Amino acid sequence: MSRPLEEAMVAIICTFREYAARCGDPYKLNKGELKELLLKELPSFMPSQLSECDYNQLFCALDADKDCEVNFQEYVAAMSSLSVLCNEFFRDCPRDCPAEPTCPK
Ligand SMILES: [Ca+2]
Repeated sequence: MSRPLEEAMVAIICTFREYAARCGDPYKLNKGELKELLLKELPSFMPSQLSECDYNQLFCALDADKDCEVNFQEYVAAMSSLSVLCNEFFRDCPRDCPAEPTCPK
């Protein structure tokens, strides 16, 4: 039986692979694939009215090696940064938040 953290890692990997395989290099996300991934898989975090200019700036920021595609390492760096921001945002949430894991005694 897998644990939530293991399931989260599998989801991160499988989501990347699903969208990257849609066209072109199956191991990298192009602009269209990344945009679709963000809008469909992170709908609560991505503004639906993101302008094309804003989206291009986001893509350029994620494309660290400037090869006009987002590889897995660049994608994971983005997921990591987003997780840091979420952790900061939820820092003052009540301790009985249902999303919060309980520590083993
Ligand atoms: Ca890249």
